[in-house]
Amino acid sequence: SADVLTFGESMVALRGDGPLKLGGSMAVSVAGAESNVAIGLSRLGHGVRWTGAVGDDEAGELVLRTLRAEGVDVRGAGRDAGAPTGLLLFEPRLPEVTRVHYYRAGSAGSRLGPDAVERAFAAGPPPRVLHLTGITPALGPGPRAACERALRLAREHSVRVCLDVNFRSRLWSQEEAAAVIRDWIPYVHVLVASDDELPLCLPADGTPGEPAEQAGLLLGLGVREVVVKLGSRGATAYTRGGELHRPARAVRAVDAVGAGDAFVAGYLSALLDGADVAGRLERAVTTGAFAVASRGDWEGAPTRGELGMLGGGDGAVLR
Ligand code: KDG
Repeated sequence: SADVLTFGESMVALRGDGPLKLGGSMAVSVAGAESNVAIGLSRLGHGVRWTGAVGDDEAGELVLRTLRAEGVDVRGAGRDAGAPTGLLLFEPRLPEVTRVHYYRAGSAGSRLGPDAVERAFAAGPPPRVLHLTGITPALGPGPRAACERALRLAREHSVRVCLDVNFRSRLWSQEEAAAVIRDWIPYVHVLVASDDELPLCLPADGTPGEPAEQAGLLLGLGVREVVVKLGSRGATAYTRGGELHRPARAVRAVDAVGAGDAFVAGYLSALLDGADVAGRLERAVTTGAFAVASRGDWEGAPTRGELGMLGGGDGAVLR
């Protein structure tokens, strides 16, 4: 059985190296927040199942083949003959600013429904963790219903739920996101959010301004661990036991896309290993740093043996 079950939309990703309107060549890969997490976990040796949907096309073949090659179980993934696999373009516009262009309206991923989730839960013993992101409900009513069915099934089967808020302003408004995410909070054990996403998780009125207070409210609503990502400043975890901060690991930043997903993979990996909150944060900032230091969404994700490689010094050659 899988340690972790996740789903969402994974797409073909094209990455250029300058302004998109000037043309030139682009590298072809795969992106999707949940499948990035799945790959990160698989590289660290955990069993992961991804049950999203792709089109019945070559782009979908690329997505599934990539996940399979990374050891992710995609046997429950759907092929939708009536809609194409989504597409995403990454346009590095400045060294520190990447623009994202989505071509995913009407895609196979946006037609995902609760039946896929039901099949996944019926297929075998329940996973230890269900991982969702706030991107999926932004894709349409079907994906939103799929997430909500998954939350209920997780509760029924005592499966821990991890939610990464991952607000995407190109897909929906803050108000729309908040209306959904707030309702999900009672189902969530591990909530991952950047500090500016915390208000989307809280009741509309009376939300205090400080992350520590906001996290406190969320703990009061039943969340066990509120993990706040602070980018280059690291991350802070809030639990009933108190708050713990871990600075980011120093690396040469190459591409921040995928860093949040890598962070989640590290956090969940340590959680599955039985590590305490300090150990979870430590692995999370480490896997996050690998993602920042490598081009691509998930390509640089470390294996377990590579976790100790960071901080090897400038120009270290491992022979
Ligand atoms: O976290 C990286 C993701 O943003 C990227 O893979 C694409 O899933 C994606 C999205 O919807 O933005």
